[in-house]
Amino acid sequence: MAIKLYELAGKDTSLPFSPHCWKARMALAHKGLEFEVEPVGFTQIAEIENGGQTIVPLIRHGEKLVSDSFNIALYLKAAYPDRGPGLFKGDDSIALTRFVESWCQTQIHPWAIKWAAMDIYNMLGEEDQAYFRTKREAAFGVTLEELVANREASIPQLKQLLMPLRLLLKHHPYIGGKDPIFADYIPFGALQWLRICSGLTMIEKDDPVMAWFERMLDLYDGQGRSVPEAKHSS
Ligand SMILES: N[C@@H](CCC(=O)N[C@@H](CS)C(=O)NCC(=O)O)C(=O)O
Repeated sequence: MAIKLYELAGKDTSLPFSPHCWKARMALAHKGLEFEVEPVGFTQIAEIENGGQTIVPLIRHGEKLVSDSFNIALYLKAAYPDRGPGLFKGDDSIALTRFVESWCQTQIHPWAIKWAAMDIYNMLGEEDQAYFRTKREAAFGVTLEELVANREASIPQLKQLLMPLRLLLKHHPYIGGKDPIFADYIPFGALQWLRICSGLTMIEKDDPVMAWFERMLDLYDGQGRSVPEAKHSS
């Protein structure tokens, strides 16, 4: 039975951009599972599966509904223990993977939203634009336009924030060692979010992080590369 993945989308549903939904999509592809994608806007999330949902990614698998990218990875691990490569390297690596999630969500995501806020806004339908603006402006206490003003000045900060990953890549091709695991999909989701919404011109082409990211884009028949990089910059 194919799994249904509810994934965040803007006006153009062929450009899924949510970092968390990319983590779930890569986890499904990693396990070699068939899945169909149902794109939803921010303001449609409350209506899916007869209501009561607050976030995507969300998967429907038979009777089961699972939301949250990390929960989805844990669910797939439990539901398909013998299928495809593991998403974690043993149960003890779940804690280390949580560390990667914390690093990414507290260091990379805040940087990314301050860079991409207007680009994301411009990708959304009208109703979602109003929702996104209200929520983000309340969270940051400035307008979206003010949030991204002078964003170029923050480029050296991103270079620094990516240092833990850059240094790890001196020793191993992936966070998982010789192969990618769920921990790789976490920063991949963040950079894929930036790539699809804004383009990745802010990262130097010869940064080892980019070589890793290009390898990640190639995985699973180019799952990540199948969505194009943004050409514009707001
Ligand atoms: N911890 C969750 C976060 C999921 C999340 O924040 N999803 C966003 C889309 S990227 C969402 O559904 N937001 C709903 C809203 O803002 O109303 C995960 O890892 O999946």
